[in-house]
Amino acid sequence: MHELPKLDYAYDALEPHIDAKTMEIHYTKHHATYVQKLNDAVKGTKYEKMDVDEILKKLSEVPENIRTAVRNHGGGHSNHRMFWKMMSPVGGGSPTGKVADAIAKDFGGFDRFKEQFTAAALGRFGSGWAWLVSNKGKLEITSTANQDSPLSDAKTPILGLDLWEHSFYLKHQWRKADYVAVWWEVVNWKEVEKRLA
Ligand code: MN3
Repeated sequence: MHELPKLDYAYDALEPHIDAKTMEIHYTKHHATYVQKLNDAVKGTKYEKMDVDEILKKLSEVPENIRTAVRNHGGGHSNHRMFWKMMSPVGGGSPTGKVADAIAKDFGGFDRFKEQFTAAALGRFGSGWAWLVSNKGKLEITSTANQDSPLSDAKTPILGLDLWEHSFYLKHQWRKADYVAVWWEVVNWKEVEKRLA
């Protein structure tokens, strides 16, 4: 069975950037529902025991009758599991070391990277995610619709931002750009470094 992982911090730990109520509902309702619906879909199949990321890497092999459910709810589980770790109460600032070097090499510096990532985030119409991914060792910025995972396109997610309204609406309402702007204050660059390695 797939399980909702424990959060590494309290619901209010990312205040004022991400408010406690949003964190609580996002984790206990949205993420928990993806896990539950993934389990419902894969019940009695080998996918019950596989890690969700491994399933998403081979999504085309998943039987057609459950493939859409696995794509949506498995994607939702994988994306959120990553997302919680990509934020930290002691996050923010600029990346250093290997992350800074990689970003400088592929984007020409952190400010240009931030600009391009923000443009990808605000350019995603409707629900989806903005991503920094590794594509065979090269860093790229991309976005996906719904809960689609870069893993299904053979790309490794390094940093992701949830753009569904449920992730910001209580605090920022229609002002998605404000949410994207303050989110940088909680980015966990240590986790980004781990994923890059
Ligand atoms: Mn979400």
